[in-house]
Amino acid sequence: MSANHQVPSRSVLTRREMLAAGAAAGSVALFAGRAVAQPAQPQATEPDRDFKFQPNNPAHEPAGHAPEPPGEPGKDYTPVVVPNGWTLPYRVVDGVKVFHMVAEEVEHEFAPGLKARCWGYNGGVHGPVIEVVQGDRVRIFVTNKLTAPTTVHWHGVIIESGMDGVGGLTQKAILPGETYMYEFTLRQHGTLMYHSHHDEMTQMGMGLTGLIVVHPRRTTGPRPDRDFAIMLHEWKIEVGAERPDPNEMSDFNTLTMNAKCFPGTQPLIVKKGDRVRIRIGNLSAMDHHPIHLHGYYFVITETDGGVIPESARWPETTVLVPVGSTRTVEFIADNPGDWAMHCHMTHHVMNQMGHHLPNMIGVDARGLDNKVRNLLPDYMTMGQDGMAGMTEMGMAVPPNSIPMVGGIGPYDEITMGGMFTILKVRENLTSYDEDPGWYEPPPGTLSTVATPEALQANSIGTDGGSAPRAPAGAMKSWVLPKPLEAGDGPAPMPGHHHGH
Ligand SMILES: [Cu+2]
Repeated sequence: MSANHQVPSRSVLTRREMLAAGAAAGSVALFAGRAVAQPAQPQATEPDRDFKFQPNNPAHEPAGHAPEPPGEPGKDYTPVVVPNGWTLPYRVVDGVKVFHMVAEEVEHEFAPGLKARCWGYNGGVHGPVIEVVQGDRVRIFVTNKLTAPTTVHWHGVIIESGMDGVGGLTQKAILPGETYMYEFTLRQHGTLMYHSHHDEMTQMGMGLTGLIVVHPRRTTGPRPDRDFAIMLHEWKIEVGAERPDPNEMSDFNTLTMNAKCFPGTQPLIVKKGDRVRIRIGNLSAMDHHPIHLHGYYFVITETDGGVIPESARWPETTVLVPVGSTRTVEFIADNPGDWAMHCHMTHHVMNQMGHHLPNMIGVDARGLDNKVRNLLPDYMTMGQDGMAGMTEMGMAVPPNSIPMVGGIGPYDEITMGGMFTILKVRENLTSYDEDPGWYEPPPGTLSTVATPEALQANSIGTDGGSAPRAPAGAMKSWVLPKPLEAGDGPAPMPGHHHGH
């Protein structure tokens, strides 16, 4: 990553040297006052030559770069895996990859039991992944079969202004029945997006979004064995309603990965030892999503702005994917198991019925629920039994709705829904395309009820009485000291006592 070889003489400090110099100057300043620190100041404004801003971003080619022959799957790239989704096929015409997108209303199933009429592309919600290679020339036809005008904006794509797809600003809106043509050359690689840029709140809220994956033309490192693409979204679907409500500003009740909420989300299936890449885009209306992966740490390698220099990466277990951004993470799948991957906002791992519930934690509500449900069909008292029971087979839920929490897991109910999926890492895997079932932990690696022998051997009493208690005073609120006696007054600020 170092750019030192590009610097003809050693007259320019490297970033590391500057940091070291700055740190030394700073510590001197602590002891000797401002005058000593000042000589270091001008150096701090020298450009940081180790970090390549555009147009020298390692993911970007210079403007005007000539198109290259169409990149081929298998040869130039390993295709991405789109859980619950698909990749848009293309035809090559005169060396140009030709795609055809159709914006239309689609009856979409979020999870078994919940359907709504959304807006998508080519019969699906969200749109299919557009997968190309840096240097590809693409020609994308967009047919509008909606009842409203629309456009398609290519989010993050370094593109000619007139191809940017912003209704009114860079083009006329595509009227119902019209077909527009976009054509451009991919000068960069990375995880980008597309979405309607006309009547944005309604059209994106209805689902008119999708991912663009641009593979590097030239190798930039080891290719991942499994390369997943996931788009995050949030919806408000009133119980029993036929369409999402795009006017909603805060109370989203259907949180999705590739437009599915758990248990409808397809697991990410990988083999132990695989190099795994997960690309996550977020075109939710209002919420950033901190996506957390269990059992691993990963590094965030890219944003929709390009590759993050290796020197600027740090390990994480949760990646915040802001609205209007993509994040790409990578890790080696060396830890077998069934690993939850989910938004860490707890309201985003609840389905439809988890909202507007009265707080009844600690209240004995036995018998109450059934009575209240005569008035409120979706009523369920919160906090009684950890929401278990919501997923019981055959539990009566209103038509076209899903219970607030997940599904039946290998041991018990999984009390999460919404933006939740499972990474399944297996030592022996026959196929990436078949669910390998639930993970069976090796003997001695499953948490279960403690045996009497274990309790005795470790001097543990099940009444909790043998556990340490917070010491008296350990958790006590702080109390400020008494005010100074009248007349003492606050101490004068240094340098101010002889002012005015
Ligand atoms: Cu979230």
